[in-house]
Amino acid sequence: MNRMRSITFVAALTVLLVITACADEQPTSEVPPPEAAPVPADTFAVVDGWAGVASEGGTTAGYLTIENGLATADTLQGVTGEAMDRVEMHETYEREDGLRGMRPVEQLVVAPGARVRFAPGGLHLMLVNMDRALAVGDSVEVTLSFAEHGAHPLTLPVRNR
Ligand SMILES: [Cu+2]
Repeated sequence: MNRMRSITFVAALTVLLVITACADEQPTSEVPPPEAAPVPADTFAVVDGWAGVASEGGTTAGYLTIENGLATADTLQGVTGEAMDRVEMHETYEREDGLRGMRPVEQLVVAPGARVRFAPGGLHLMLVNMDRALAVGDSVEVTLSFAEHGAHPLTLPVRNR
C-alpha cells in the first residue's frame, strides 16, 4: 500500500516537473537551419553546450551538439550534473492531438558521421532540481557517459533562450 502510494506520488511529481520544465519551450522554427558543414572527420566532439537560467530548486534545460566523425557509432547512455538532483534526456514531439509533448530518451545512438543536436523544441537535457540558481554568465558542469568514449565532462554556460 505504501509502495503503491509512493509510486503514485512519484508519477504525479514527474508529470508536474515535466509541465514546469517544458512549459516555456519555444516552438520549433518553421525555417530549416542553414546547411551545416560536414562533421569533421576522425574526431568525436561535444560542442555548442549551454543551459537556460534556473532558480534554486528549479529545473532548466541544457543543450549541446554531438559530432561523431568516426567510422563507428557511439551511444550516449546517460548524463549527470553537479549541483542538481539529476539530468534527464528528453525529446519534444508532436502528439496526436497536435499539441507538443515530451518523453524521456534512455539512450541515444550517434551514428558514424552524424551530428546530433540538442536544441529548443527537440532533444534536450533537463537539469532537475538545481541546488543553486543559474543566472546568465554562470556555468554548470555536466558529464556525458558514452558507451565507447566513456565519461565526457562538459561546461554549459548559462544564457537566455
Ligand atoms: Cu523536457
